[in-house]
Amino acid sequence: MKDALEKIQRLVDEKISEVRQQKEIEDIRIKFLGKKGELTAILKQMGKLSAEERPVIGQLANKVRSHIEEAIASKAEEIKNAEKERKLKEETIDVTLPGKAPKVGKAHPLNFVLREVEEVFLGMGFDIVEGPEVETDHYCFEALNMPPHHPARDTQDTFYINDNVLLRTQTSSVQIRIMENRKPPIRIISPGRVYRSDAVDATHSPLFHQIEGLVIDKGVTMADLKGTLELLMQRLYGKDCKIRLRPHHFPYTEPSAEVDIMCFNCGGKGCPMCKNEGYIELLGSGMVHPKVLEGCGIDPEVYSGFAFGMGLERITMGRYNINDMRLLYENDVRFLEQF
Ligand code: 2U9
Repeated sequence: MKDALEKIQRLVDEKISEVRQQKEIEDIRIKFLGKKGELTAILKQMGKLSAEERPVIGQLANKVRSHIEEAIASKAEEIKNAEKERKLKEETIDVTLPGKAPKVGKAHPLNFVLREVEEVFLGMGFDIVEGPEVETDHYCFEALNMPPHHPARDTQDTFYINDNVLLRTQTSSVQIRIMENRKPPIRIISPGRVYRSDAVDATHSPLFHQIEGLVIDKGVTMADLKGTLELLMQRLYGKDCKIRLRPHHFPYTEPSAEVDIMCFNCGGKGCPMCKNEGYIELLGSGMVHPKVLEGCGIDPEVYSGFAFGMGLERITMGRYNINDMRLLYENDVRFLEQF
């Protein structure tokens, strides 16, 4: 039995010296120390020994068990350390490398300019209002003094859902809804998407954005209109920006005017950008037509008001010197990153 115990110890030493992985150690533990292990099998035979042999063999068996346990523990520690060492070598991190900065998004140029315009009007006490893009003939045309067959409808040809329901051609429809429901004084701007049956090119799109404004109170004059728009343009294009009003005709305003701003490229001297005019047409405006006021239940003898409308794309293109409207819709990051 003594020989068997010594043989086991030698065998274990030999096997442990060959071990390379943690799992192999466990196999050795089960093979020798487990319930059905080789050392356990020998210990089970202790009963057969004489009274003199038993303490001697018992002591030796305990020594061999401790030896095996220690060998296993020290090998396990050795493998653990080697593994740690390997990982440290393999997974070294160069803390001096530059970090990967997360990409931060920003507002689309159209939204950026819209927010700027909104800020200017909020500062002047205007409310920002929104309304439906799918409108009825009444809100889009009829209430704006454009009855059926009015020629102005041709220039605002749009997409019809049916004879009475259509995609709005201007956000004036929102202003009519407000006039029908609120009493003056009214000071609002209505930004939003509008639609026209136009072919796509550098300056046209079947979907574009407008910002319209409306002020109705007692004693509102064209001077208020000019002052308001001048302030807006100076905020957008710099404090030296001058505006010019030219007589025009819109069915919903009387008198009406187109508003030009001094060319931001040449400062009024004349250049290819303004076609030597010195001024660039930017928006339409006028005093709200008495018929429009009356139709919304506002007495034109008591109240007057001004209105204006501008294309957000146009303002944005002027602001950033963009020469093709399509660039604003393609969402090419290389273009958008520039703003
Ligand atoms: C009400 C009454 C009148 C809004 C106005 C314009 C002139 C105008 C165009 C500019 C370029 C549209 O985007 S565009 O194509 N707009 O010229 N809009 S006056 O007049 C109103 C609005 C609401 C109740």
